[in-house]
Amino acid sequence: MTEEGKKKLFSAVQPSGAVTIGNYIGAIKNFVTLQDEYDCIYAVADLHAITVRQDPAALRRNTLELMALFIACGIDPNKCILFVQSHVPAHCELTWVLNTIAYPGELSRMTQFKDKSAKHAENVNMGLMDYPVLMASDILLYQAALVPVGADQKQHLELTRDLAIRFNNRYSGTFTVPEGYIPKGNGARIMSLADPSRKMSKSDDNPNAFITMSDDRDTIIRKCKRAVTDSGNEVRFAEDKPGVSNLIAIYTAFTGKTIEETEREFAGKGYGDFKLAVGEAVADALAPVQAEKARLCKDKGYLNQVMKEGAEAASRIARKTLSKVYRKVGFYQGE
Ligand code: ATP
Ligand code: LTN
Repeated sequence: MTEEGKKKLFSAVQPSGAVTIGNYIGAIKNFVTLQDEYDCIYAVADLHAITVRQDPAALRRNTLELMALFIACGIDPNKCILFVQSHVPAHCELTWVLNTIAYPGELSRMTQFKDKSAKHAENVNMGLMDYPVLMASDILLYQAALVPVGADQKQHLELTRDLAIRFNNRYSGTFTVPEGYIPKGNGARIMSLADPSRKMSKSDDNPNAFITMSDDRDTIIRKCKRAVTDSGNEVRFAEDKPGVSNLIAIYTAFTGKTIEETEREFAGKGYGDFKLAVGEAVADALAPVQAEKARLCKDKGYLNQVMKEGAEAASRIARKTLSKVYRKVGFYQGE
């Protein structure tokens, strides 16, 4: 906790390509709503991004764009710390120490490691396996009590908690054991528009499977119209209607309406009307965000300044934890 008594919150997004509305609904939207209640620290996780192959020029561009997107979505750099992960060396330094208490067995069992190893069979590298230890370092360095993420990151958070408890038991109390903050209902896992049994992912080969935060109005509406729906024609949120339920989750996230209100609004109307309304609602909500992001991207000086101040502020907190860790494990620090 800080002087004002607020708890710390940490989260991050990888600059590994276009950010989807799944990332927004599952994570970034909550980054914004939680910023008054907590001391928030948000990172662009470029160290994580290189665990799968990235084009260096694209990675640089995506890093700047993600920083701009965070701010355009409403994250206020005057309230939160916003920084780029690779600008704070403590993340790598703590990862090394935590590696010595993490087991290969538990890391190779992670679902994301298995999925990504299968998907990138030509590049199964140690970084991919160590991904959750780096993520644990991100969180534990800031003594974060809360970590807003989508449901797919739950297993990594569990591992973070295990590592924190393991370290605290071995070397005495050092780390805050964090809790996850995962959206309730279907917002925690927005599904692919092409196959509602799979999560919406920016790395999907089929661009119709996802909507990005920079898609234009026509593209958004076209993708919604093409979205796979279920048999029948009733707009109802139900387990046996995964396609329609996913669209309802998207619609409610962008309009602020409840599921019941949405079902009532579209009672007696077919899927066609509903899909068009979803597309329009998403496009309407994204238009101002896109305009603000474009404006910010032209102001590189400002973004560089935010990153620089963010990295300095983050480093101050991170170094405090790291030096405590170094002392606990027995690294000589000049006595
Ligand atoms: P990829 O899909 O390429 O594996 P990713 O989008 O899962 O990448 P990140 O960009 O790091 O990876 O994710 C940022 C945040 O978005 C995380 O909190 C993650 O849980 C959340 N998220 C990702 N996909 C979804 C989704 N389909 N629904 C809800 N939240 C999601
Ligand atoms: N692995 C996360 C991104 C991430 C993260 C973090 C999230 C990196 N470090 C720390 C929360 C806390 C993902 O969503 N793919």
